Amino acid sequence: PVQKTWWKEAVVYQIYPASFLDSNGDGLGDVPGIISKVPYIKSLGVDTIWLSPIFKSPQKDMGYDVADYRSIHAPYGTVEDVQELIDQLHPHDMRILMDLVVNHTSDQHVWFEESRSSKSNPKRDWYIWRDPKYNAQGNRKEPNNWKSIFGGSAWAFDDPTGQYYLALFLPSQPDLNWENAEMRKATHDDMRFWLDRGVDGFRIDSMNLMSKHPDLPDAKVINDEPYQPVAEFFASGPRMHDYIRENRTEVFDKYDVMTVGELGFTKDEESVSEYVANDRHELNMVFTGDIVDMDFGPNAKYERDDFHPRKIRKITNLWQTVMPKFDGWNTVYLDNHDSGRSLSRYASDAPEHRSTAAKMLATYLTTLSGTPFMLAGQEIGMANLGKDYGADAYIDVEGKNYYNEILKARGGNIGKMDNVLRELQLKSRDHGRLPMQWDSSPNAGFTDASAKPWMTINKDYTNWNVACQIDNPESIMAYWKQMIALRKEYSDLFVYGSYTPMEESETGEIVLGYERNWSQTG
Ligand code: ISL
Repeated sequence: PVQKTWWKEAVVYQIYPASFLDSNGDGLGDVPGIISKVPYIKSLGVDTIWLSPIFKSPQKDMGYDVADYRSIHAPYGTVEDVQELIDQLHPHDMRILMDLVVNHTSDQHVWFEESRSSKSNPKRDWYIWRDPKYNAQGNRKEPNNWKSIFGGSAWAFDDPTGQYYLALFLPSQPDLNWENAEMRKATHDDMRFWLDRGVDGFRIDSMNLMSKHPDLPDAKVINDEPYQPVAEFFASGPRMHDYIRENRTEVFDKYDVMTVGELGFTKDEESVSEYVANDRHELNMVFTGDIVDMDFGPNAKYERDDFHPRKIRKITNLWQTVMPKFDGWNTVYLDNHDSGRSLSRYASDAPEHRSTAAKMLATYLTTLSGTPFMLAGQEIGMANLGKDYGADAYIDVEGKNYYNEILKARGGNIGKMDNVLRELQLKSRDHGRLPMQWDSSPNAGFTDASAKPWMTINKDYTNWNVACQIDNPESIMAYWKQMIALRKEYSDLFVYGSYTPMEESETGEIVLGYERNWSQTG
């Protein structure tokens, strides 16, 4: 029989700290804002929160560029505030996951400042440095042709020592060198720092990028651009499982923690099983990227590719039936801070369908096997910014880089950017980061009426907000509460029961149907 544990029964609520609630009128959400909403979160029935990064950071990638893992970005609060949050959650039987971003740091982390200071610095090897190459004309070139996940080269040149460092995201997010044991030990100490304060686990960012192909070989050239996408050489490299097992024996096994690895780029059954098969003692669960990539284009996120429900059927049936084969566990999710809202992408936010569609997605998330993760705002059917917003509403670096790259290629002709804008309107990371819509007062109750919110507030907030749903038994929120309560009451069925996919109907219609069963054995 499947082993029962709290993290299998948990329902997780992701909070994007900048966008949840601003308690001091600076236009940015903060930890005291989250503390004040603990009773609200509890009232939904969720029992675990995941906070996107709140650590000290220059915020070039909204905190996914950490400058010090042991202090808090000052506008969010202090370590004491986080301690208070933990101490408020635990007596309510609630838990907290932090975002562990250790594939890379900020270039303002002291480790990197030391590493870049000289070739002989003891921390030089904590990051991935390589000599330049030279072409036939004697011009300096990057060590290989890898393209960064955020566009451009994955290498940044550092003048003082004349070498390049690897940065798979922004040049200001240098990749750590996990081959270095001292570096690994330092990250273990940082993990313990938070676990000793009562944190209940981690969502591990870009987890499978920590081990790269040791030779960093050139990518296969598939187009005429200078840099080529190359996930096969930087995802799930040969030492990945050693590093995870070491994290476990050195740190996680000494606490009662929940671990969720972000597993981008690795999608096949066998490789995924290696992370979560119970007898391998690695991670509790992962986020496979396929569920958020369903409307990505063949070569890039913002290429056109109409979503078809057949995809969600296939992916759902795959993981729901495969996990039990190796006694593995999985997450169930549709939304996070890295894309558009599932309601707008995979269902419909048109006024006449919005409420029904949001309830349909809630049904999906609460009735499958695995640990459900919902993004704050999902409980009220928050949607993407509408088509009437222009390019200036989008501020996230990933979308902006993409927009500017195409604009340049099209000779700066804004009139030719309509299709790119349409892609941003569906998939930009900004939509997942929209400020929470609490009520219909100016600024949606997210921040003071007179403050300037850090990013656009969706103007649909006057009709779609917490205040107008909280007492309405027909609301999306009421539905979420009922479904979470049902899942908790019948956890033997919903959490631990078996899953049987329904056959595709004979009419050729695409129906995602499934049966959950549970028989009492003992
Ligand atoms: O955002 C993506 C697609 O739009 C992903 O490719 C994403 O960059 C990837 O899944 C890794 O994401 C994580 O690490 C990034 C950070 O920007 C993301 O917010 C985070 O979820 C770098 O730390």
